[in-house]
Amino acid sequence: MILLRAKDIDFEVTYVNLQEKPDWFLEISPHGKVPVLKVDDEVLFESNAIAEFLDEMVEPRLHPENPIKRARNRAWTDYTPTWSSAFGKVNYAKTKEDLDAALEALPVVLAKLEGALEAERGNDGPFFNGEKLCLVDAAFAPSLQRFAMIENIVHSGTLDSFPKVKAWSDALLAEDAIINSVAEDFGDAFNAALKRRETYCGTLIETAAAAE
Ligand SMILES: N[C@@H](CCC(=O)N[C@@H](CS)C(=O)NCC(=O)O)C(=O)O
Repeated sequence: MILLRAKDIDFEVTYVNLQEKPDWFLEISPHGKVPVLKVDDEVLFESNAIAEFLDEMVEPRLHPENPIKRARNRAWTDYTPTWSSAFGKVNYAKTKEDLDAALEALPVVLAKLEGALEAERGNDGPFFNGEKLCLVDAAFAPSLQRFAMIENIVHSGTLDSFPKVKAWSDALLAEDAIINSVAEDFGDAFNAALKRRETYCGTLIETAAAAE
């Protein structure tokens, strides 16, 4: 959705209830996961593959022209499963102990990105490749967007030790294409999912809101 927004592509979105996946969705999504992109009669799946397809089809190109740079960008988008899994463990920890352990593990993945931002950029950002939003930004933003919501609840300050990631996250979260990549009720839906999944963060939502 971020790339569709960033490239100003016309599209229709259908949200899928992942608790009760409809048959039509299971028929087109090989792993039963979102997102899938339907282009005429063709169906594409996997966010990074979809992003590369959109980038090849619709100007302006957001992936670097330089093949070395492009391969290195792609290598970083390949890191997103590890990254998302580390953040997912925070979101969906069931107990305080699990949450603390997940927060303590986050610096491992954050340090990798801090290093990548330091080594890859050679500029002041604000995005991964500089001034223009790119596919690496689009790949990493969703976890940072959700972590910002978790931080409203737990105030761990984890990003403070990673100033480059923190500045990157701030820039991503202020970007229209990223803000508008989620449904209008995203905040409420995310909190409802924390509660429905009986997470530890879910039990803290009301207390955190009252303290604001
Ligand atoms: N590698 C996939 C991961 C997609 C993914 O994990 N999607 C989650 C939602 S964010 C999902 O559909 N989960 C439903 C399920 O696993 O049943 C991608 O990047 O597209």
